[in-house]
Amino acid sequence: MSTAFDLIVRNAQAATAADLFRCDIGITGGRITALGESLQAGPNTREIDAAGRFVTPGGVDSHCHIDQPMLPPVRMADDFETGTRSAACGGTTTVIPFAAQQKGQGVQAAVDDYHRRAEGKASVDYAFHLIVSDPTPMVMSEELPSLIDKGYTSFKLYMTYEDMKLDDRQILELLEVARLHGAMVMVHAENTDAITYLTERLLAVGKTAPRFHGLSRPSPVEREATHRAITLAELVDVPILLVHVSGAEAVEQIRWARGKGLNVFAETCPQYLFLTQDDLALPGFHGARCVCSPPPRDKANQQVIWDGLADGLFTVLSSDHAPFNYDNDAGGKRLGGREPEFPYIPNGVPGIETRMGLLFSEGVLTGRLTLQQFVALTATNAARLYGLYPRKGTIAVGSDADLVVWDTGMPYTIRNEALHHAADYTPYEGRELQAWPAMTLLRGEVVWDGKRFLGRAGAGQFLHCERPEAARPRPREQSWRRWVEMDA
Ligand code: DUC
Ligand code: ZN
Ligand code: ZN
Repeated sequence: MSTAFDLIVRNAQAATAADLFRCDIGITGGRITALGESLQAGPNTREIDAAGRFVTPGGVDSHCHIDQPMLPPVRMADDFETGTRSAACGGTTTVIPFAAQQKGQGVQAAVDDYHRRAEGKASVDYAFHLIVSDPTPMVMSEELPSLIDKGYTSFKLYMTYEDMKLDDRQILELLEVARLHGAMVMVHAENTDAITYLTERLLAVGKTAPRFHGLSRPSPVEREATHRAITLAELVDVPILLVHVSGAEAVEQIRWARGKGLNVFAETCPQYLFLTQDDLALPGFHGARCVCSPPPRDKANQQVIWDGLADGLFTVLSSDHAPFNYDNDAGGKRLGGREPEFPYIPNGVPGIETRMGLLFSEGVLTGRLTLQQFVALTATNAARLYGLYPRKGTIAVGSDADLVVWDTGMPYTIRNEALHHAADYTPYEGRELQAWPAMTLLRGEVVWDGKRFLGRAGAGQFLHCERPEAARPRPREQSWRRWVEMDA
């Protein structure tokens, strides 16, 4: 065996999405170059002893918002420096945030802007999804095809939010572009008119507190939009991924679609496993901390989400990290003490650092999920869905040496003061876990040693995504398309 290893991680209980095996992991030039027993060290080889510890692939957080421009005065707490530092300390080595097109802006301009935000600041590797909010002819026929060619192979569309939403006709056109050029489409499924209708009625009778956020976006709002998105994708014949699925009614639609043989993927997030509408109803304005969309539901819905993780309904668990300060920030949840009516509370919760630990502790160590499922949900499947596999998301010869060594079986209490994001709270304050990353390695370099962040702003590399295999339409007979495409 080669003696040229830079690093050997010894005696790992290594987990992939398929297997769990004991091995040494040999690393050269930032990549895994050998998996084996008793790998031989050279004179300059460093060693890490992982005896008795699980080692998993570095997390791939494929849904997070970092330094995303908001409508003033709202402002995200994290920039790429703090957001990716927090990711690294929580075991995530690849992030895929969004380059969000503002209305009137080109998508390429949004991408250029995001590169400026990330360069010199990101300490883990990153790719970008595109958010398409203004699908002009130029965007659809020139910018998107060219960006897909350049490695931006996924986009998110919104069915709600005034500044982002697309109507059904625009969604159909965008799905067609994705089908033609091989991109994966992520859908935020909530019915915007229903939300406006309910919001106006609640505000008219003075129901303005954070808890009414949940009542303005009840499950049917998500269920209807989920069904509509599935139907539009069926008509165009293209796979879609429903993001941040919150509960039973949306799950039911996805199961129905799968039963029909439709190619529908689904993502959920820790907030739908660990938060409920009761958190929105905390005394005073504190419920604002947990305001996100779709809103957290109830215990019964949490159980349905756990079931969907266990039985394969969900392909990914991402954080939907959308960090806003709570106190003393004119751009945060309280808008600098103004405590706005619920529709004006910035939407989102911080969670990039807690995602992996929460799922390992409450999923794997409770027996709800296997370790292999954990790996699939937190790393492998996202890498596959977005064209980064096998460079990212697995432990294999040739893959980047992105690894997490786990502490398990000793209590770890989540405290915001110990986290590394810039937000001034975590919705999981005080929660006791039984698992936490003891060490994170990015391309063979230790970036978190269990106590300190050891990474470097600017060390994160931009990743060009391949066209995902998962975005390819299945061969299906489509009568309308046959008539459109035939010559006579
Ligand atoms: N909802 C989103 O769609 N994105 C950011 C956060 C949120 O709550
Ligand atoms: Zn969303
Ligand atoms: Zn989001």
